[in-house]
Amino acid sequence: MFGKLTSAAFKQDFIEHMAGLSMLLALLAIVALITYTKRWKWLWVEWLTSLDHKRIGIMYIAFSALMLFKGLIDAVMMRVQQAFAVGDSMGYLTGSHFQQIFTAHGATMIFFVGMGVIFGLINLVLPIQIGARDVAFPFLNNISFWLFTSGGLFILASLVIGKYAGTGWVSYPPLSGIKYNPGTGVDYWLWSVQISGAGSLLSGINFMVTIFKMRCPGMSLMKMPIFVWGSLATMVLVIFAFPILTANVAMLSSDRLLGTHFFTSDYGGNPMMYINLIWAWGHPEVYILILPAFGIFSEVVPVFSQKRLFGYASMVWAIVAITFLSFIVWLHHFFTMGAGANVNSFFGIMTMIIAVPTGVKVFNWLFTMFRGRIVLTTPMYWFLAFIGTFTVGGIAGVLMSIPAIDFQVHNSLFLIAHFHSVIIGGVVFGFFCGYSYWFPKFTGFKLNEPLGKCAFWFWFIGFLTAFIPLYILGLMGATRRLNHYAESTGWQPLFLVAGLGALLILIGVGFQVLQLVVSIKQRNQNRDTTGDPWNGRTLEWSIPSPAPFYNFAATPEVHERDPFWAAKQATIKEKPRYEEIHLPSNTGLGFYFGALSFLFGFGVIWFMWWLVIATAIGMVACLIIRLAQNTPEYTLKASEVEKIETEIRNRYV
Ligand code: HEM
Ligand SMILES: [Cu+2]
Repeated sequence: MFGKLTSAAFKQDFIEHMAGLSMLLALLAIVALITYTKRWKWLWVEWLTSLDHKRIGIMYIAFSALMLFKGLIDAVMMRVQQAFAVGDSMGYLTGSHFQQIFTAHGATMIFFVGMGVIFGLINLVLPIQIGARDVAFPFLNNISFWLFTSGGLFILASLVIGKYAGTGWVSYPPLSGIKYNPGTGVDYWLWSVQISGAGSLLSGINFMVTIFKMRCPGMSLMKMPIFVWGSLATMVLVIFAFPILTANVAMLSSDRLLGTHFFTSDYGGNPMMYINLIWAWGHPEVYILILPAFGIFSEVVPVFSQKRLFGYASMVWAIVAITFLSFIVWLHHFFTMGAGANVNSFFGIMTMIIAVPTGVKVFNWLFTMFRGRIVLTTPMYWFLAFIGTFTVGGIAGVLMSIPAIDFQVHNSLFLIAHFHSVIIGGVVFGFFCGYSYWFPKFTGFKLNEPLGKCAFWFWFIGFLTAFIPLYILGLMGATRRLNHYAESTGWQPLFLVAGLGALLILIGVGFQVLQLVVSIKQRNQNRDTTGDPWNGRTLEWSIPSPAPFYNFAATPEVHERDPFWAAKQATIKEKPRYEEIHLPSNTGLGFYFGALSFLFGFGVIWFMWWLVIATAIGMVACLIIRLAQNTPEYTLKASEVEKIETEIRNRYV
């Protein structure tokens, strides 16, 4: 009945127990809170079953915030271990637990925080920026979200039942093969990646079609906001890269489950092949994360410099160039594995070339600010911090793209410092920039600025304190993923400083939670009554805040690059003509599909074959039911739209 799942799967050591216990307590607290406030029905009707891209976007961000918190706890645990596990002291974590933590940390952050916040913001903003009412396939969007969440749940489940992989977040064989890792840890990793990856691929297709097919009249490709361009490039990368990941992970699963030999060293298999394929996905993946962030900065800088974006066309071409180049550099992740001088030189040079279009973008942002009337709001703070950290991280990357140097610093803490500079400095700061910028559009009120700035300073100084020591440690020879080192290395002081940095970041997150709570409390003071709190340029600011569920009362028509800006300059204002609106009805099928996919993966991991069969049938049934429903939607009459719009307009008069 329970397959391989026995009582032995539950935790043994005290600290592991605490991890599981904290998870269960958090879950209980959430359930109790919802029950106490009698919000179950509201949660189901308004959120979980919604096909509205804005609701889905907010749910992505909420789930990512939860995962961010979990990933940060992992990080702090590692930092505490490394600060004290020196010489005779072995620290407070066992070796096996430490391995699970660094694997879970990386997987959580890349797959469920990075991807989640990016897809969250794209969901929120993109349809409105192109003047659309929703994405091309709203039900598919809902399914993608539930597949994403269900993937994340595997990592959370592993805190309570069984262990997580201890292989590092890219799970190289032979270590991740069945011979060296017979437990279920790697399977948790495999299924969380496989299921959330399927969701990402579906989203990639969905948004690509949305961008190509749903733009409002007049919005040619070269009139799209840069955030839309960044997202389009990301979708292209997703569509090309994720199938590679899916196939790779499927082959590793098959090696583990069915005894095939794709990646074993005997019977003709080759572990190098896995490493090749994982980076053929993994390198584009880092651009999947960063390109929308570039887009966010390209929206924010012009608005707060009160100028148009400098060099629009070069921005677009830089994105296109990066998209292409990101597919021909993956080998820089294994320069040290014996590919030979010619191959290494080729990939080294290609990697360096990426810095060129990236540099173009950085200069364009700076030129946008040049002679602008700069307004220093929180989003601008995040942008300025990004320019500094990202540039340092990029330069470290260019250094490592020289194979001879990479031989020295590969898999050292220098590498860790590099990618955290670009991912925290780029993706995470980019998200926070977009979050504080677009927040009023989706809630109807602004975030508290002083608390936002406090959070910023803790994050920024915390980031520097946590990662500058790692550059130095890396150059001193400290390798990544160490759970213990000798006293004679002299590394401990730097590790202590890095640990302090992690704590500062945690305080920053505390301020962000506080900021959210205080902002909700003070929402009446900070109301956005105009829909355009920042003097914006693009279409999303032309509709009221919070954005009505149908987005636009009348489909907009654009003639310029910054259409809303142009409309504000125009002297003759057109009166909107209201029309009938069709919107998709709610459905619980996406939620059921996601829940079943989680149980399906869980069944395979623990060899509960009855569960696998039952949930597979269930998933097919969900899809058949949906297809039989003939895309249910509801219609809003023009008169109803007019009524809502007048109500919104009169609200603040
Ligand atoms: C100018 C741009 C960049 C250059 C030249 C560059 C170069 C490199 C090189 C050579 C490595 C391999 C180092 C090694 O394993 O020894 C690497 C690793 C990495 N880079 Fe970058 N990079 C750049 C931008 C970025 C960006 C924008 C991101 C993320 C948004 C990123 C994320 C990563 C990650 C996650 C790894 C390694 C992960 C791991 O091994 O676990 N890089 N980079
Ligand atoms: Cu790379």
